[in-house]
Amino acid sequence: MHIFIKQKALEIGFDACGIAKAESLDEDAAFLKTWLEAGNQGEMQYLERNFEKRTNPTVLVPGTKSVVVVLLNYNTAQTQPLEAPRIARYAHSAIDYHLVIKSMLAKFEAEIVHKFGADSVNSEFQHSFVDSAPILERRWAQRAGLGWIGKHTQLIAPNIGSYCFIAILLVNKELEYDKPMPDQCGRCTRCIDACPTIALNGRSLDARKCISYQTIENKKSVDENIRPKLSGFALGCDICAEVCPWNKKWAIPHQNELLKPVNEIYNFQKVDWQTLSQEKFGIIFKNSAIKRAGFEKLKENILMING
Ligand code: B12
Ligand code: SF4
Ligand code: SF4
Repeated sequence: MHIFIKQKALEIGFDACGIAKAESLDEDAAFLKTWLEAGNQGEMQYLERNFEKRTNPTVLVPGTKSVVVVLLNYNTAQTQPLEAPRIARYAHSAIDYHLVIKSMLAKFEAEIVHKFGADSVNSEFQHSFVDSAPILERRWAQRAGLGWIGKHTQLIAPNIGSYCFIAILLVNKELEYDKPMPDQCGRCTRCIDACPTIALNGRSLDARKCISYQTIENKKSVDENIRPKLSGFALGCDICAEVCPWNKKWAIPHQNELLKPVNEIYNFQKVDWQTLSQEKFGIIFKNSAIKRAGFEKLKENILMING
């Protein structure tokens, strides 16, 4: 069954697939508790909720035996004009990756259910996820043998690097499991040294200091102390990933038609962003992940990076 699942994942277009035994993540629960108590989550209060579900997939979806994890490369081939406000590459696609991956997950699940029966998944609960559910996706990807969690706190996968989305399908059957991948960061600290806001500490991230949090998730304006350090990023941040030697070695641009970019991201000069109207924003970024930040926030971020 595990061979069928992995083959189907690749056929559907995912770049890697691994499987881990579903169990309570006790060590991670301790880590998460300390992380939350220190306030690292900032205003992302949703991370405080569903603690038991978040740290144990068998509580999240009763009957779960196995965690099937898939990766999708999102690295981009093109780059933005030098002076233009930077948009992190996860958000370059015309169609928001959540939508793309959800449709791929639906196909993936249909194949599994067709082959192994409707009881392969618990359809009374939502059991496939990308990004938004209370489940520790990076940890499950690591446990499923797909990579290790780097000091920048992102999953690094062999032959892909860290520019990859993670998605999960919870399955009710015992399967053959992959071996968790050991850490390969060694003594390197490039990401920690390069982070302009000193948001990284060991393997922990203070989200409040992270440019990604400040430019997308923080519904208020970017914190005053972070504004001078935005380093050209108007939405998200890729600095710690860009300096990582494993990305330099492995990251290749995706060839995925479903993630084809919004051309304006590569054509827009600084002035085009500065003069972008709400109406044009709505048309150009109609289905894009950039809409999550919203027009007002994006425009404000652009003003801030230009001083
Ligand atoms: C909240 C969130 C954010 C927040 C906080 C990030 C963070 N580091 O937690 C903000 C807004 C800052 C953010 C930014 C980004 N994000 Co984000 N984010 C999430 C989200 C929704 C939850 C993450 C979470 O639970 N954080 C809480 C912390 C404590 O958990 P954690 O870092 O995963 O750590 C757990 C384990 O790694 C483990 N662990 C880690 N270290 C240690 C050490 C020990 C000793 C132990 C025992 C355990 C342990 O324990 C922790 C759990 O308690 C996930 C999706 C998901 N459901 O997982 C996406 C996700 C992590 N984000 C993603 C992406 C792409 C990004 C950005 C690259 C986007 C961008 N370019 O701007 C940046 C990267 C910033 C960075 N350096 O991490 C991807 C990561 C893909 C990958 N290859 O790793 C995810 C998985 C979404 C997806 N489905 O693809 N993100
Ligand atoms: S995404 Fe940017 S701000 Fe956040 S930890 Fe990485 S380098 Fe620092
Ligand atoms: S830059 Fe170095 S320390 Fe940071 S994630 Fe990459 S290999 Fe690990």
